[in-house]
Amino acid sequence: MRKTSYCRLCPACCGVGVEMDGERVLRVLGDREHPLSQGFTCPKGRRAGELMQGPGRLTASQRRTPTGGHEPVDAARAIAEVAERLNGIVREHGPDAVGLFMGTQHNFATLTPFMARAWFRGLGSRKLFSTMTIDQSAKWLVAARMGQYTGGPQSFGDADVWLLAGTNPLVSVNGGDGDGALVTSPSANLKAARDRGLRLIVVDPRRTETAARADIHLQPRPGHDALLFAGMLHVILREELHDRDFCARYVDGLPELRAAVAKVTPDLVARTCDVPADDLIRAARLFAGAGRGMATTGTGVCMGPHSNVAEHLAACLNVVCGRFLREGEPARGRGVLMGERTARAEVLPADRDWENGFRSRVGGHGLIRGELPSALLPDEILRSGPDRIRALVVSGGNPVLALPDQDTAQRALNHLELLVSIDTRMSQTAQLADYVIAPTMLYERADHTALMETFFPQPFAQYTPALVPPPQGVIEDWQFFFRLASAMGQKLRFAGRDLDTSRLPASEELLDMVAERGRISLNDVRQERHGLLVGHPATTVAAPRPDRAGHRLSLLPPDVEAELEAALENDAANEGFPLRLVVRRMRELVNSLGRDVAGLPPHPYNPAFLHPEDMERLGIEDGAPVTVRSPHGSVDAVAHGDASVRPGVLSMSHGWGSIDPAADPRECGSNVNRLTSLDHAAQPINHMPTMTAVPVTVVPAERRPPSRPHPDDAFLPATRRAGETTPPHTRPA
Ligand SMILES: Nc1nc2c(c(=O)[nH]1)N[C@H]1C(S)=C(S)[C@@H](COP(=O)(O)OP(=O)(O)OC[C@H]3O[C@@H](n4cnc5c(=O)[nH]c(N)nc54)[C@H](O)[C@@H]3O)O[C@H]1N2
Ligand SMILES: Nc1nc2c(c(=O)[nH]1)N[C@H]1C(S)=C(S)[C@@H](COP(=O)(O)OP(=O)(O)OC[C@H]3O[C@@H](n4cnc5c(=O)[nH]c(N)nc54)[C@H](O)[C@@H]3O)O[C@H]1N2
Ligand code: SF4
Ligand SMILES: [Mo]
Repeated sequence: MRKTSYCRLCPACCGVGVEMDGERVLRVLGDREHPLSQGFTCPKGRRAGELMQGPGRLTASQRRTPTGGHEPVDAARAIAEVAERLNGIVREHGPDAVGLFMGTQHNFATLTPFMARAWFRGLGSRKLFSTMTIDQSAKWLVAARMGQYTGGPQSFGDADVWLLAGTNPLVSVNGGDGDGALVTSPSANLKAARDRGLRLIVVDPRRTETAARADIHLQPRPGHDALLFAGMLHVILREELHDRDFCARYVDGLPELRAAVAKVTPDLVARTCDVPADDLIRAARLFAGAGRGMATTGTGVCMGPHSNVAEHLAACLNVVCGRFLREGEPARGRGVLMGERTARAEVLPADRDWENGFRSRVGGHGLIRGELPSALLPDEILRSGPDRIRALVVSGGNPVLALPDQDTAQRALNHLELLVSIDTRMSQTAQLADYVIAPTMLYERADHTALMETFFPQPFAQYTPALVPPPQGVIEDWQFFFRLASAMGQKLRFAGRDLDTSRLPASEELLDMVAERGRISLNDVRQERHGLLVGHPATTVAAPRPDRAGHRLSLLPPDVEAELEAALENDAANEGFPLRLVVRRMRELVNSLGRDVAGLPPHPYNPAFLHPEDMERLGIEDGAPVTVRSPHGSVDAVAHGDASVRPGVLSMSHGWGSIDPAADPRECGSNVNRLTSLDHAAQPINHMPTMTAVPVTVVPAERRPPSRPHPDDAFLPATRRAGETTPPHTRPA
C-alpha cells in the first residue's frame, strides 16, 4: 500500500509516497506530483522508516531509577509525577524556576509549539529558550534595531541576482530568511534559476556544493563577514549604485553609513579577508547593478564573531539597493493556513523589544521575541539566585550537545532538580534526564504545513493524516503539554481560546483551530493528496497609511555603529591557534538526528575536514586520529582531507560526540562544542557566542582514547547516581 504525505524532519516538507504494510513504513519515496518538491527527497528523509522503527526508537517513556539507569514508565504516570514536582518547585520558588528549551524538532509537529507555549504561558515563567538564540537570532535583532519594511522582499523566482553568504542550501535546504526558493528541491530550483539568467554570488570559506555553482565565489578567511559586507557597501555607495528613491522615502542614516564604510576599501578587505579586491568590486557591482534580487545569509554569518553587525550590514545591502516590493506591485505573501497580513509600502519602526520588560539576573539580558538567550541557560541554572532555574523541560532538542561549552552545559543539566526531555530516542540529553517522554514520530501523526508556509517559495499548504499506528506506549508531543497543564491545574489558552483541560481534544480539532484564520479552509487542503498550490493573493502592495508615511528603517543606530567600529578593529591575535573551525551541515543528518541510523551517515563520526595541504604540513594522514584544541577546550577527532575547504580552515559538523569525555571519536564522533565558549566574544544584547571561525589548532593525537561501550548513565555525577534518596526539589542550590 502506498500513501502520499510529506516529510517533517526539516522545513522543506518534501512531498513523499510512503509504502507501508499497514503497520510499518517500508519505504519512503519522493512524490513526483508534489507541486513544490517534484520528487526530491534527501537521504535522511528516505530513511525515516528506520528512524521510526529502528532499534534506537523509544516506544515507552522512561524514568530515572534509584540506581541511575532508566526504566519504562507509563506516560500518564510520568506526567502526574512531573506535574507534582513542578508544582512543588513553583510553590517554593515561583514559576521562573521552571524553564522550557525548544529544540529543532519541536517545530516540525505543528501542534507542539502552540501547545507548549500555551502550557508555558499558563505557568507564568519567563525562562523560555530555543535554538534560535544559538543559531540566527541576529536576524531577530536586525528587525528589532533596523525596523521592517512591510511590503515584502523581492523573490528568488524573478530575481536577476542572489547573494548567499554563510549558507549552503544545496545541503541544508535552508533558505536564508525571506525567501524559500532554495528550500524545496534546491538543486533543481537553482539550476532553473541559473538557466533563466540568475547570477549567483556565494560568500563561503569552503567551496561548497552551492559555491561550486556560483558566478562569483568569494572565499574569505572565516569570521570577517562584517568587514566584507562593509567593503561591498563602500563600493556601492562610492559608485552611487544604490536605489536613491527607496533610500529617500524609507531610510534613515544613509550619510552615517556612508561615512562609516568610507575607510573600508576593497584593499583593506583584500588584506583582512584574503579575497581579491577585484572580485569584491565585481560582486558589489553585480549585486547592486542588477534590477532585482537579495542577499540572504545562514549560520556562517550569524554564528561568527561580530555576527549581529555582519547580519545588519547584509540587510543594509538589501535596503540601500531597495530590494523590496513597492506600492502597486503584486503582493507576494506566502501565508495560507496562517492567514496573511496586508502588504503595505511602509515601515514598522525598530521596536528594540529587549530594552523593556523582564531582565535576566545573569548579565541583565532582556527578552528577544519573548526568549532569553540560550547561551545564558547554563548560568541561569548554575548561578544561585531567587529565580534560579531548577527544572527544565526540553522539547525536541539535544542541548547537551548543541549548547556551546559542553562541559558547562552538562554540569548545568546535571545540577537541575528535574530534567524532562521529550524525545524519540535516548539522546545525549535524554540520558541525563529524570523523565524522558516518548512521543509519536512523523508518519504516526496528522499534521498540516501552517508553521512552515513562510519557508515555501509559493503560497502552498498540505495536510497529511497519520499513516501508521504509533507504538503503544507513546503520546503526541502536544498531549504531554496539554496533560501537564491539566495535571498542574493550569489554564490553557490555545489559538486564541481557553481549552477545557478536563477533556483531551482530538488532534484534528486542534489542527482546525490553528488554521482557523487561514486564507482557505483546511478542509479544502485535506482534499488534495499532493497539497494545494494556492497562488498569491490577487492584491497589490498597498499605499502607506498617512500616519506611518514618515516611518523609516534605521541603517546605523548608535549601538550598531559601535559594533561596526569593533568589527573593523583588528581582532586579537590568537597565538597558538592558527586554524579556524567553521560550521558545516551534513546531508544525512539534521543536527544530531540520524547519526544512530546504521549506514546513513558516511562514517560513524563527523570527520575533521582539513585542506590536503594543511594535512601534509601538519603530518596528518587521511583517517588519522587528531586532537583539536581551542582557547576553551579540546576534543579528539578523526581527520579527513577535503580540497573544498579553504587552507587554514577546519570544517566540522555539530551534533556528534557523547556525554563521556573519554568516548572514542571513531565510534561516536566529536562534539565541536567542547571547543566553544558560552561567553567569549559573546554578542551584546542576544549573547550569541562565537560558533564559527573559532580559533583552533590541530595536532596528531598523542594517544588513542580507550575504546569502551557507553551504557546509558555511567557518566552521571555521583549526586545523581545510585541510592539517591533526597527528594530532588529540596536539594540545596
Ligand atoms: N542536511 C541538513 N540540513 C539542515 C541541518 C542539518 O544538520 N543537516 N540543520 C538545519 C539547521 S538547524 C539550520 S540552522 C540550517 C542551517 O543552514 P545553513 O546556514 O545553510 O548551514 P550550513 O550548510 O552549515 O552552511 C553554513 C556555511 O557557512 C560557511 N561558513 C562558516 N564560517 C563562515 C564565515 O565565517 N563566513 C561565511 N561567509 N561563511 C562561513 C560554512 O562553510 C558553510 O558552508 O540547516 C538546517 N538544515
Ligand atoms: N558548535 C556548533 N553548535 C551548534 C551549531 C553549530 O553549527 N555549531 N548549530 C546550532 C543550531 S543551528 C541548532 S538549531 C542547534 C540544534 O540543537 P537541538 O535542536 O537542541 O538539537 P537536535 O540534535 O536537532 O535535537 C533534536 C532532538 O529531537 C529529537 N526528535 C526527533 N523527532 C522528534 C519528535 O517528533 N518529537 C520530539 N519531541 N523529538 C524528536 C531527536 O531525537 C533529537 O534528539 O545546535 C546548535 N549548536
Ligand atoms: S529535505 Fe530531507 S529531511 Fe527535509 S523535508 Fe525533504 S526529505 Fe525530509
Ligand atoms: Mo539551526
